Amino acid sequence: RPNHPQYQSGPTPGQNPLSSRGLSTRREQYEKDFPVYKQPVEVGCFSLDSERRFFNDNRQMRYYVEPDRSPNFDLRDGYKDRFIKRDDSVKEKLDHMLRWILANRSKLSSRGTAASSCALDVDFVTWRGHLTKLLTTPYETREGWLLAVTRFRGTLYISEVETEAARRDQENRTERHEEMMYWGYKFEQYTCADNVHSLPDPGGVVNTNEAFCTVVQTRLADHRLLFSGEVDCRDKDPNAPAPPACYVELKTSAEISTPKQRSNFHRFKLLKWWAQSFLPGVPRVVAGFRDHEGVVVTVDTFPISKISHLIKNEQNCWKPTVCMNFCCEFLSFVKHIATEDNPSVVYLLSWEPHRDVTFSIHRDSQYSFLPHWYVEEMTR
Ligand code: 0WD
Ligand code: CA
Repeated sequence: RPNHPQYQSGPTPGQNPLSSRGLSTRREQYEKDFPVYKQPVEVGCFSLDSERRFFNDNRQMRYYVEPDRSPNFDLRDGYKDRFIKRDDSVKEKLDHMLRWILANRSKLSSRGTAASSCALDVDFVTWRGHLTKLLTTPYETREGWLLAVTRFRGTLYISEVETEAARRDQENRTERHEEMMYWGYKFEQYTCADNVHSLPDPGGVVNTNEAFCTVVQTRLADHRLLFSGEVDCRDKDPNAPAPPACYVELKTSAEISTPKQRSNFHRFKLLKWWAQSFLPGVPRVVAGFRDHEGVVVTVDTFPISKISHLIKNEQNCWKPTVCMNFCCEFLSFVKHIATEDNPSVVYLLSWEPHRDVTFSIHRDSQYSFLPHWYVEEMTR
């Protein structure tokens, strides 16, 4: 598509011509009509237990218990003595999703696979979190990203690679920042019960190995997507709508006391919250606003469908259509460049703020991410 407005053609001097075609991330280019985004459908779910073991079921599902509007939850409680932290040096890549795919292949493959070049009937497989990063890219000014893409049996798999900057930030986290990362999980413990009829147990252990993930299928323009995202809890009312409409996303955020803080909250936080929940069709975010000592002073519910109205008074604010159109063009770009169907080939897409998206190609490299057990089972 040589005349496509978002593709800049022509080699840049001194660069590998293969990586010289970039994708623009400029907002103005994406201010078009909202693209078709089909209502996401949950096709399955899985759980990771306290030892990070995979189960093809919803055993880690939790139930939302509405707190008081000003509950005074102490988010620091238990940080020192009742906290088991997931080992984040273990890079899981797409592994849990791939295990889910193998266990549920019949739900995804078209009948008569012999005639079908696309064994899975989807164009893209990835984590929801990776798509969130794409949605927010036109507005991101601080953190770049690296996304590895492999085409295998017609499907494009997208898995994030940690950037040098992210690795440095992780190593240089302060003790205060480490503790603040715990606060979000502690808030979940105050507001989630293990069963429909039980209550939250703030005296228990917070273990961040545990997760419940939904797997959803949807379509963005002509891109068929299959992705998974971690879900905090669901509405415990038995008459609540079916997933994903019964799911609740929990967040904590610094309390807002000045107009500047409110404006920043609208411009930056709500963008991330909207993008993350809009993608899988999670309809509401429940936010605990906390003070500097980690005490939740107020709790508020944000329906995702109302967030775009909330921000309309902000000047120069983000627009959902820009996010979705950029993501759509990115996926078209990936389809266009990642042409070799080979599980050991990685197209590495990289982006830094204020730059275009560029790519490079790697064969049998450190970036290969589809495990042998997956490739072998899928090739049978
Ligand atoms: O880079 C990633 N996002 C990776 C995620 C790489 C490899 C694995 N994972 C998977 C894990 O299996 C985890 O269960 O992340 C799952 C969550 O994926 P997601 O929903 O696509 O990620 P995202 O939307 O970024 O985060 C959702 C929640 C976070 O909640 P908040 O409210 O803070 O956004 O998942 C947690 C976190 O609680 N989370 C993670 N958990 C485990 N590993 C990770 C991670 N790398 N990132 C966020
Ligand atoms: Ca959350």
